[in-house]
Amino acid sequence: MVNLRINGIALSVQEGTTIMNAAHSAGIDIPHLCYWEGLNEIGACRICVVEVAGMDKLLSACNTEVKEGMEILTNSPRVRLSRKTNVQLILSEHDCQCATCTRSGNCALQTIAKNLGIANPIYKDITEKFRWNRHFPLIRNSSKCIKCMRCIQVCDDIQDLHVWEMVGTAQRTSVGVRNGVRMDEARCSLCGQCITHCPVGALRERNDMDEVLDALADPDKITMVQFAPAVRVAWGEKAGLHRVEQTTGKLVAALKQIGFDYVFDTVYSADMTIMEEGSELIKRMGDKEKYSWPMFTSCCSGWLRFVKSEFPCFLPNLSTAKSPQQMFGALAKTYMAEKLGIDPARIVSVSLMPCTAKKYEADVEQVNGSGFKDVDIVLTTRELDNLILADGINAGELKEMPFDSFFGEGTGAGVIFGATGGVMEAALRSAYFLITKENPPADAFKNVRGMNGWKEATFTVAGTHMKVAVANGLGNARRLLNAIKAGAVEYDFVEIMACPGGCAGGGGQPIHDGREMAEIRGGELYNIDSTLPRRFSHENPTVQLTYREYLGEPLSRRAHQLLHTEVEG
Ligand code: HC1
Ligand code: SF4
Repeated sequence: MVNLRINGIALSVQEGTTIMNAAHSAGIDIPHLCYWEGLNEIGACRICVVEVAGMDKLLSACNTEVKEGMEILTNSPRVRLSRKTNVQLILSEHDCQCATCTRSGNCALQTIAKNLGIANPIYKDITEKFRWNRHFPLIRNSSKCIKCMRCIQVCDDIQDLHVWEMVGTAQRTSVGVRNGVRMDEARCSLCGQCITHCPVGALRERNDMDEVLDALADPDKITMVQFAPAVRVAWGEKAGLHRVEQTTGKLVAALKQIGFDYVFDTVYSADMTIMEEGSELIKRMGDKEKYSWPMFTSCCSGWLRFVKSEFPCFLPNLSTAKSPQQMFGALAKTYMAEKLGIDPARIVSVSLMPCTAKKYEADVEQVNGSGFKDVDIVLTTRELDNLILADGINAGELKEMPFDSFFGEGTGAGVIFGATGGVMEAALRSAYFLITKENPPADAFKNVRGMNGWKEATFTVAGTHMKVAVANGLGNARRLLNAIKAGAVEYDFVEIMACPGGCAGGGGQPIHDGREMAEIRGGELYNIDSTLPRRFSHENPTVQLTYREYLGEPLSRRAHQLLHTEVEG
């Protein structure tokens, strides 16, 4: 143990503890901008500086370890002046248009500047703007960039895609796209992790709220909204709802207040995906020589962009099943329109997703099959929250409402899609049934749960051994794919999600600066699953009805036409 004093408080901490963490254990939170535990501990922003007795230089608390006998001051006059000057220097290059910034109210720089009482940004002279293709789902405004390098770190270390790098010298040093290529030509997966790790608003998703508002205001349009599994465990965070208060019934009520004509659940089409993908897996297993192995899940659009740019040799291994978002869209403008007696040309299909890559997916031609655009507009959970807040809806006071019939019916298997391992577990639950005509215990495949980046398990179904793997985060996906390529591992079925923790930690989810939320939200999805009366996709009554009335059976000609795709080219 190391003994020291911080602001006069005596404490004893483990060797190797940083000053930042030691102070935290004494109830002192040292302000910081670039620091993110385990990801970015480079001390670039100089906001967390502290004074140590006997030393001339101020030290950054995030990456300096405590030493025996240290006397540390976190709020001495020198520290205060230095911190304030450093924030003012950062502000001098920041556009400071807080009123119109997506991160206003949730911006670390705004909070620190406000807490330091900085009323006017002095030293202000340059505001160089740097934007690109406004249609691209990821937008960067370099005049907000504070050069903290979190975006570089998360893209390099977690996603292993290396899209960003430091460019320029001296005063012109900034973050830019590696090798000077255009962002829409970089190998970006659109996972959105650099957005959720940016402490200010230099990175954000394309804002599509106006398109939704236009559709809601148009009397000729019929608006149909679906929301993803992982949205249900995050939408109420911004409004301060406790986890148990953040129910789907309240979200349905909020969407009805906003004015949507029909509110449905992506969990219904996640169950459809399981029927199609599970049947495809069984079909491929029955004719092993004909196919490339393993079969990969295909529902995560960030993963699809990744495999296309980094490992095109694995494209034939992808399941041809479309994602639940796109399956929903295709059925919305065909079967649902027919069943609800609506002209499909009047439907505006809106999707609420925890994801930035889904905005791109909706535009991909190969996943549009209804004859219309299957999903017209995709909003992130953050944009959804803004819609709710902009309408002054008090989320805490909402009275629960049911989904519109019929397409709000989902099972626990569909709900867990939003957590890493969930698609695999849901598929195995139904594959077991499709092979044996009996349900396994609902938790029989729970070994694939959890936050490990690369998980594997072997199960036996009707005498057949099935080796599966699950990866989350694209750095883990790259390691796994390289191991398969090298012949070091062999699997039958592999689930990959681009974001750490799966969609629960998606790049479109609410931002809590410095905190990873995927594990908490994922745990909540498993809680929901465990309490639902139906936990197998094949038991979803609307899924059964869809096959009876419209598609025939999984992998039928019509199912292929609407719900499958050849690999996007
Ligand atoms: Fe996901 Fe999916 S689980 S990809 O993570 O397959 O975004 O939640 O909606 O489409 O269902 C995201 C989540 C989501 C799809 C489903
Ligand atoms: Fe990297 Fe993901 Fe950001 Fe693209 S969206 S630059 S892949 S972190």
